[in-house]
Amino acid sequence: MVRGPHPALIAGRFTSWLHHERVAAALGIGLGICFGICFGTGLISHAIQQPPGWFTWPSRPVNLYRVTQGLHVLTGIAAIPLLLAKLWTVYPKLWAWPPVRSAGHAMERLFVAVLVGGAVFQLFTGLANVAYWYPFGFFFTATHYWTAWITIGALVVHIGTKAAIARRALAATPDSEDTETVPPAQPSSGLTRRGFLVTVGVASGVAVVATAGSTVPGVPPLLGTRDPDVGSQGVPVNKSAAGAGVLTVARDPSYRLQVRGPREFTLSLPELRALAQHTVSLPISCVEGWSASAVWSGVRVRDLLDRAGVPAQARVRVESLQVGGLYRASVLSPPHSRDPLTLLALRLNGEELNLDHGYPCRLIAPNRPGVLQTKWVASMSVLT
Ligand SMILES: Nc1nc2c(c(=O)[nH]1)N[C@H]1C(S)=C(S)[C@@H](COP(=O)(O)O)O[C@H]1N2
Ligand SMILES: [Mo]
Repeated sequence: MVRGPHPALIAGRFTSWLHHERVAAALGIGLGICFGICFGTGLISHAIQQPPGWFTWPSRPVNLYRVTQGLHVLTGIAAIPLLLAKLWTVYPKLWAWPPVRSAGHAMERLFVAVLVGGAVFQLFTGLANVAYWYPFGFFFTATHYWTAWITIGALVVHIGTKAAIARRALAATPDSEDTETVPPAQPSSGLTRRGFLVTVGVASGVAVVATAGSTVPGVPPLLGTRDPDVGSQGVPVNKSAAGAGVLTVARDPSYRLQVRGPREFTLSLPELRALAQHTVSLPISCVEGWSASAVWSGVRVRDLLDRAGVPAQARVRVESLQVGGLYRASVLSPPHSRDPLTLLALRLNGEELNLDHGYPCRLIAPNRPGVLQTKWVASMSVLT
């Protein structure tokens, strides 16, 4: 392996000083950290939404999902400038000659192609998702999940093949190495390698801070597509009552909540209001990267389930008045169904819940993705 600038640089074709293994290695470490955190937190989010049999997600700490999903989105955002810089740094290798030196080299290039394609795809679709922009015809969640596995697999292979080179490139003192291999010609770009890395790091940091306002309390949302403080009743709306097609059913005075179990019963809205009310402070933490804390009041889900004779270890399906839609129902597992903070909320931030937030009542539970906080609840029933 040639140390220092790529052979193409020495040949005078790619004259920037920055197409260099040290730069590529430093960016690679940053990307590896971001991708590792992004992948791990993505797996958590996926497991909560489609839990395998062995998986249980606790209901405490109440903000844990908010933190893991915030990290997921922010490490993805941070990776965008790093990936662009890395691709630019190494692109002369596309023109390496001969393009394939051996079977091993061919495999290595194939994995790099998968890695680059997967990484670009993940960051683009993730960003589009955060921006509520779905230009693609496929189902985002499943595609983003499976592409993550492919991308991480290619990344592990890539790290395996490059670790020794990267370690050597980073260990060499810039001076000793430069005199050995760098052509005497002045670098065409005025930027030093350190300056380039600092610039990329700052770009990445700015992107993170600008996006963080959508989820980190106290940071003003600059780029965020959702300001958590702007929305009806101080909380953003994801899926309005009109969008869900529930404007009529949700306002129907004959509304009855159905609680199905060994002793099933129904409750009208006045009857729900007459039950013991509890007040909790819990966030909505959307998978799409925003979160907002709010004060909710309503009836404890645990009290309703006990009254219906639902066993403590049962899983409970919560269904919406909404007829269609992917997110019209969710499942409560015991950590959440038994938690005293889990409510069927009737009020939000001191007011009656408005239609867009789930009137007449909506689920709010601690440490749970927003997508599982079912609005316009029609029924709760034991899952068999
Ligand atoms: N019935 C129903 N409930 C739903 C949804 C939905 O589409 N249908 N969207 C969920 C999503 S993705 C989020 S983030 C939260 C948002 O709640 P909010 O609009 O009150 O902030 O509601 C959840 N509850
Ligand atoms: Mo969401």
